[in-house]
Amino acid sequence: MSTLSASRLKARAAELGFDRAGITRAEPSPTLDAYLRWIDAGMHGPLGYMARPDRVERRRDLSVILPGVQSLVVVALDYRGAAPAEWLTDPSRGRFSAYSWGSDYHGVMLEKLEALAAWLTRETGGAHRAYVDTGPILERSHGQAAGLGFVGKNTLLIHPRRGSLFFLGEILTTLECDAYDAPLPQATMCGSCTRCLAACPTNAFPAPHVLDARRCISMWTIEHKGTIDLALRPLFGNWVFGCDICQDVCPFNRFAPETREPAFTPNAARIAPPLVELLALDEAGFQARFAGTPVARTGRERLARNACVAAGNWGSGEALRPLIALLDDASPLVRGHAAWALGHIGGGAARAALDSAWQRETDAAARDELAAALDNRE
Ligand code: B12
Repeated sequence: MSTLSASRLKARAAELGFDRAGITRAEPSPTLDAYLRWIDAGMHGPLGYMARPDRVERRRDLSVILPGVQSLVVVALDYRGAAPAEWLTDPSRGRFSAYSWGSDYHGVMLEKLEALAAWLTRETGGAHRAYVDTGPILERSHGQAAGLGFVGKNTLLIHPRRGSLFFLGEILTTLECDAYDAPLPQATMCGSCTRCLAACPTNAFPAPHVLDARRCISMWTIEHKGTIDLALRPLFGNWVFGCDICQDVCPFNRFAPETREPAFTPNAARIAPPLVELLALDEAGFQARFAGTPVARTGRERLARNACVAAGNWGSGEALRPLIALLDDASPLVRGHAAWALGHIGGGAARAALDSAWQRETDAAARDELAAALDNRE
């Protein structure tokens, strides 16, 4: 059986544009127990797929995914882009998390990983399988085992000199490797720092290294399909897609390098556009702005829902006109969240629009939102 050359593989990974690569034995994830406890506690919330028995089984045993698997190549690609700081703190703008400012990383990473796997086949043979994000693998845990960083208290994989603003991808291979990487020493970890835990506006960290997805802004704004929890909405600030707070406050990210990947160059229209623009986006406008980005999967309906929450938090009369228009949106989800925002902004025009919407609204959930918004004003 041929052996994978670690140095040649890492050189090829660098040529393909990956910023770092590490190789570890394809053993069960070292933090599998923590994952099982997380599922048992229900902290995956609406991410039902995370708890599916077949998914749990694959995380336990990588050979279920690739029979004969021996090694795991883990790669990292930095995504940090530059953005005008004043946009990010402006409540009249809807903030997108930094990972979404460029093209969708799934496609960018997978293309490079497939190229790396094809090179490996030509060079050494073996069978391989490439994954980015969506595979049944605990990527951060294996990334740590492959020497790419340590799991921080915010649960992100952090490189001690490059921070956490990088994506992960993997190749599972049946090849043995001539030089496996070692995990980083414990000394590089968070120490007594708890900034990420304290800064989370929704208190999503019940303990260091544990994120309760049921409270995470990222989960609600990107993954959740329905109504956003009423108690959490005021805590979202101006985030409309994902959240970076637990990374922004992390001291290790002071040294995060800017991305060298051209596909991740930020598009100014997708960093923190004015909320009034986001509220007014129809499907065609949404596609024109977000096709080919991670936002496309979340879709126009959920982005409009999120923009309503941010507009309610902004609380400005400037948002009234687009919000009132959204009381007639085709989606009851959007109509309901527009009602919530108008209830928060208040005033005569908002009240009149809510009253008139109450006369024609037929959807039960949207009517509940309207009733609550009208009560809010009394
Ligand atoms: C589901 C998911 C989410 C969920 C849940 C997140 C979570 N923390 O579990 C939601 C939607 C909330 C989410 C949000 C984000 N995500 Co996400 N997500 C995933 C996904 C698909 C699975 C993660 C998972 O298995 N979670 C279950 C938990 C239990 O496992 P874990 O995250 O590995 O956590 C480990 C630690 O907690 C550790 N642990 C537990 N106790 C202890 C104790 C000690 C002492 C130690 C050392 C470790 C430790 O063990 C756990 C099990 O391995 C991965 C891709 C993948 N296949 O791995 C991407 C991934 C983790 N996400 C990623 C990103 C970029 C994000 C966001 C930054 C996006 C954004 N800006 O909004 C946020 C970050 C939020 C956060 N603080 O985690 C990247 C992270 C890259 C990195 N450098 O770490 C990944 C790896 C995708 C990728 N391919 O790049 N995500």
